Amino acid sequence: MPEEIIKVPDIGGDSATVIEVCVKLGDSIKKDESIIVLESDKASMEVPAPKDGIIKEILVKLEDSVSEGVPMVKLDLAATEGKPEAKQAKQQPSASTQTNTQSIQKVLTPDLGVDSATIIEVCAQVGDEIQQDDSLITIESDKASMDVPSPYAGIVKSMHVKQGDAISTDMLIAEISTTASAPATETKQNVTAATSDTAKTAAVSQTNKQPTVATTTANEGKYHAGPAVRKLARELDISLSVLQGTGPNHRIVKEDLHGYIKNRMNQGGGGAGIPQIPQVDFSKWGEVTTETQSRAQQIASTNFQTAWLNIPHVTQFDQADITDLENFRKGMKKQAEAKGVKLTPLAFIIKACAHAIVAMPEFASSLADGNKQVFKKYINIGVAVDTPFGLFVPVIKNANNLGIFEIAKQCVELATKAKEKKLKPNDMQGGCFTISSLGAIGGTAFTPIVNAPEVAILGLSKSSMQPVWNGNEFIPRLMLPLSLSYDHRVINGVQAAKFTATLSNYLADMRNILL
Ligand code: CAO
Repeated sequence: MPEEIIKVPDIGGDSATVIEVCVKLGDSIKKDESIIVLESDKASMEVPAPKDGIIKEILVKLEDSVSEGVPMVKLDLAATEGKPEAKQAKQQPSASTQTNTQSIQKVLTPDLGVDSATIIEVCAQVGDEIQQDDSLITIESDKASMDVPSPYAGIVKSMHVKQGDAISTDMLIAEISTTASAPATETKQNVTAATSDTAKTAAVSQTNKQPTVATTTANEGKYHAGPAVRKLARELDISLSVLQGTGPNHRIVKEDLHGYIKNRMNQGGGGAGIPQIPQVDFSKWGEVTTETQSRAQQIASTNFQTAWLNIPHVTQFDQADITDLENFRKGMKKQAEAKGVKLTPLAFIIKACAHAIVAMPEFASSLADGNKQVFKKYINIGVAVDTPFGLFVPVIKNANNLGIFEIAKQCVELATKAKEKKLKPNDMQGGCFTISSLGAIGGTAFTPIVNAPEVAILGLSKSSMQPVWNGNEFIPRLMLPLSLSYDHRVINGVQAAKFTATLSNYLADMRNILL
């Protein structure tokens, strides 16, 4: 059987590190497709296949240090038929085990919690051998993205979706051929509507897990991207080092490149030339450890940077006298507890913000097409919730129509869901205005970043007793610091000052809302 051993080429130095293995055993590849990516201290280099063939053996692994002439991959040149067949031949351990236990399992979309999301990456191809929990597709709604993992191990027989497709709950994603050696077949899942729930449960729970592969294979400080993305990056002259991978296992996907370009174009001439922060080898000065940011942190960090670079931010500071409100709240705490509700100042502040927005609807607007302002007729308030996995902003819908107890109840429910990674995309969508409360922790003021495409965010710091002059004397009043950051393209300083004044008025005496 004709074979070819692909060896490390001249790498212009003593050694290089294997930073990506782009192929798997049984893959059918074409001449010039990348099979291994090497990186030396000078450059990274993709090693292409010299001929068409099937990957027979992979002789190196991630992080291996290799030098010129070291064998990396054995290519079978004879078996160059279609990819799926070639792979299946590879998977069949023996005719008897294969015929006895092989079955086809359907994978359906889990409960997305939204009408529709978009497929941003298809992570598996027909013929791929996959393990249980390997990602099949990555989907994204306007607030979150998630991997849909396979509940089965086996061979991908068919993929029924493609990148860019709109997808909704219970749609057929793929069919997996499972074999005796595939662990998931032992759970005897049948392809029926009833068992699709099992598949969904597996998928949903996986979306709430950290991508385990990421922590084991993510090559810290290196950039994971497939050959097509690397090729596109080269064509567009974009260094992968400036991109944040939002794909599975933090891989850089095409959308990251497109988003980067879009961002730079939106920034216009001035923004496009932003110098990069240099990469520093901190280990030169002492021991360091490096951890890959969680997916949620990566999404939040991209959103913060996008908002910070696109929005001219101004922050208005003010203080609200909440002395009477706090007395009232403390008096209501027992009643709230009887209803199973934890009553904090936040519920009142959400309610007061919602009514300030009724009075000043521009605070629930968004810019569209550069010169249009969309006014939303609903008032949904997002609340930033800090979790060990990153920052989430669940949304309290129609807050102006809710009672204080109901708002407090929803706050606790949504914050709990966030902390347990159980928020659904719908829980985080449709926000008009955001509140970020650091009041339980401390501080006197801060400058929150607007949660684009919203136009304003209210930061809350810790309330404290202050001497306030009433015309005759200083009296002790409980003052709550407010920090309102806004998009100066939409809101001007006078509107911002009026908004915090209105809010302070409502918080000083909630009856003012009724006037
Ligand atoms: N001043 C003084 N005390 C305050 C306060 C304020 N502004 N806000 C809340 N408190 C008090 C509460 O009354 C409560 O005390 P009691 O139990 O005695 O009543 C205590 O602080 C703890 O409140 P809490 O944190 O449990 O509840 P909350 O409703 O204030 O906040 C939530 C809920 C979800 C916003 C919060 O848990 C959280 O995640 N905060 C982090 C916010 C964050 O990360 N912001 C992002 C910043 S931008 O990077």
